Amino acid sequence: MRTQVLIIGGGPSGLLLSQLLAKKGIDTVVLERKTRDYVLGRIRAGILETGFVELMRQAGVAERMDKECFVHDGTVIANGNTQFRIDFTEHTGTPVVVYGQTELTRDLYDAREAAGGKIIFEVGNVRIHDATTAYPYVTYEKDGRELTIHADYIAGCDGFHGVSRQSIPVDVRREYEKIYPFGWLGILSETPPVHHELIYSSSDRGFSLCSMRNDHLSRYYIQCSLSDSPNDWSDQLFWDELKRRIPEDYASKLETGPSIEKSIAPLRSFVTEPMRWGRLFLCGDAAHIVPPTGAKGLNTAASDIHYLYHGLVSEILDGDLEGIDRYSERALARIWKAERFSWWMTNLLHRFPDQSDFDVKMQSAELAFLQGNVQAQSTMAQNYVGLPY
Ligand code: FAS
Ligand code: PHB
Repeated sequence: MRTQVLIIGGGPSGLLLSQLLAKKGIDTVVLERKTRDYVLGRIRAGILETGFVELMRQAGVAERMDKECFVHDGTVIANGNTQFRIDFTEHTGTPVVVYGQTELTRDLYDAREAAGGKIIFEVGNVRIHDATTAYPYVTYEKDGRELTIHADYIAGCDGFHGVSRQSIPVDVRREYEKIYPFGWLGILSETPPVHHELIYSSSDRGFSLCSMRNDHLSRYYIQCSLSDSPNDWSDQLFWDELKRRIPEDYASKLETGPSIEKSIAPLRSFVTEPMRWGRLFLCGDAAHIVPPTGAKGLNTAASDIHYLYHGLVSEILDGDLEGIDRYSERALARIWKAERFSWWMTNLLHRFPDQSDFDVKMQSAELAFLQGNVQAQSTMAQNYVGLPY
């Protein structure tokens, strides 16, 4: 088989790139390790920057999102019982959109399948060959057979544990990593959100986040130990702990119910450079990871796709190499700013095992400064709604 752009990974990055390129008449094939249902069963991001929303519109898959999403003009930040609001729209003129990653991935799958897009599920042993030549190709296993796909370009959209990043020689790659000494225990519950906007809360017992997916589906997180497992946390234990970590006026009206999903995500900051090796381009989690505190994971995947999509279209349709030649430089410039913001939010709102009383005072002082300083709030708002592409 041959295609113009071979995409490894059928998550949001790979599907969005495939859909955008298809709209320009560029042929793609997506190789996905799991089944569609498995991919859709992963509960992940919830907040979209307007840049992502625009890309979904460009891709022609924004209809349901525009109907069902929530538009949030701000968020609540709490420290114990003290709380204040950051008004994104007042400071930046733009809101953020609440629309679950599961739903946008479903919309992308539906669009690709309606357009007859080629997505091959349950592939195994994907290997990339001759990426630094003009004739790269990929081999993979499917139903016990080894198959080959020749491509002009390969997009590695296969996430942190994928094969693409590992296919770049270790002496070519430079990796940067910070692993945080805690995780996030998240639950999904068919209950109304406790507040109409998100609540990011710091407390002596640790971080918590009150989020949502719609009027009757809430998403809550509490910082937990890396040695915890979801089975250590009954629903009652979770609800009781969440109530201890949010301001009393929310704790008193929190509607609890059975969890329909419960999982623990480790937190790490990670970047690999460069994001291009010959005709292989890394996108999204294949190249970088952020702690979810700043809601940047999925949104940095979107800006990668923006840069790569325009670069590939310019080269394939007009022979202009500038976009793909500068892809890694442009993508990394924005990624590192998102890494910094996610690291800053994580350090500001979480309790660290080795933290001193002085360190806790520094966090409280920074939160008090953020509460009282309009420039500090504007800076946070600009980063949260998404820096320009
Ligand atoms: P993905 O990991 O989503 O998709 C990669 C795809 O490639 C997967 O479907 C995988 O099956 C496939 N794949 C892997 N190896 C392959 C191979 N060898 N061959 C073929 N296919 C292969 N971000 C937020 O903004 N907020 C959050 O709250 C949040 N929570 C998260 C919780 C968890 C547990 C994780 C892991 C991430 C979370 N993220 C969150 C970040 C997440 O949303 C990612 O940024 C987003 O999924 C990135 O999308 P992709 O780059 O497409 O990678
Ligand atoms: C979510 O709703 O899953 C969510 C929202 C904001 C974050 C992280 C996760 O920062």
